[in-house]
Amino acid sequence: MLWDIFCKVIDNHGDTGVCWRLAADLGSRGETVRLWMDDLAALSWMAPQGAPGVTVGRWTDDTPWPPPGDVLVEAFGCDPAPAFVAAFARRHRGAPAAARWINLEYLSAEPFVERAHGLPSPVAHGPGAGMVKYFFYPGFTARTGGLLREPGLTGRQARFDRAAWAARRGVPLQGQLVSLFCYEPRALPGLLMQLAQHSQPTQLLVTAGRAADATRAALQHVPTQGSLAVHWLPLMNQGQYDELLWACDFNFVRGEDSLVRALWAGQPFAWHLYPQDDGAHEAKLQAFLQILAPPPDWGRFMRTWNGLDDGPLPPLDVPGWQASATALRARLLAQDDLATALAGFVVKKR
Ligand code: TRH
Repeated sequence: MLWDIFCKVIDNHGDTGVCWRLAADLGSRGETVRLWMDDLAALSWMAPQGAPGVTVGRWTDDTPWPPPGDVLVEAFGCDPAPAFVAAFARRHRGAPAAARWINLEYLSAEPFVERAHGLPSPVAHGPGAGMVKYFFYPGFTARTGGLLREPGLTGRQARFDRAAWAARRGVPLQGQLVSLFCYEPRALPGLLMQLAQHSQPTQLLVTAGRAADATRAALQHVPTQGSLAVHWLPLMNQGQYDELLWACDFNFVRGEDSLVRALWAGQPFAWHLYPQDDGAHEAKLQAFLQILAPPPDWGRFMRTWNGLDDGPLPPLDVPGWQASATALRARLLAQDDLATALAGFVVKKR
């Protein structure tokens, strides 16, 4: 099938990250994908190599749209270009309910996801009036759209050579390796202090951008780095970012896509949710913790990392938290991945 995926970049890298992974995943399965984006900047470092079956187009007010394909995916309710939607509606005038227009939603473990996944949403206004969009929710259970997991991921991970990776990156394999990708967590100085005073060395691998800026600022409050060695990473492409997560004993991740990658990496992690003014991130974290079922100190660690508990950060306990991470990975691997579920959903709707 020919897929048109529309992506508007709102903030951070998640919009680009999720849409690119979906496009590349579908392309690797023999689908043809056109990814339409209003901002291509992040793709230049995230996926400079492109992907088979995928072309990327710039979405502007003047884009000369080609005839629409078979499936229209709007990521995160981004409202695809009206002229494109009008052409899509014309194409499906005879049978609007059979048109495959998907609204790919944000990832959440909250219970409403199972209820809303797959529901039709009749379009009342605009160039698509009379058509039906379908909600497609990623998620953590079999009654959701699942998680992005491209074919061959577990094989690549099994063949990964950690020692060669560390040598290439100039990271000594001494003590624990910890990757850091976050916004500006209040608990960051406390974390750095804890690692500096730890009996074992920590190699902290700090990703470029907001995490590096926050770490530089937080280091001002850490009198001596002691056991903590900080390594500053360049912006990496998505494949390299995955390797970072595989190499580390513990991963700090944020947003949406990197959380999923940490789950597949299988090591314990801390998820920094995008903080929302209405506090919605708290319910989102609680729902996720129900799925993960971590030991209590790991749950407290994540709540504190997100500014939801006031106490000091509990000590990082990689061995003590490993079993829950391994169990969740195994459970999720047994479910259909998102691209499989989406392709199946779309075919059913024909
Ligand atoms: O960048 P994010 O914080 O994006 C978030 C989420 O999308 C969230 O849902 C949204 O509400 C919020 O923004 C506004 O985190 P996320 O989703 O993990 O996306 C980061 C992407 O960047 C991911 O695909 C991994 C990729 N990446 C690299 O490819 N190389 C790198 O060096 C780094 C640090 C990240």
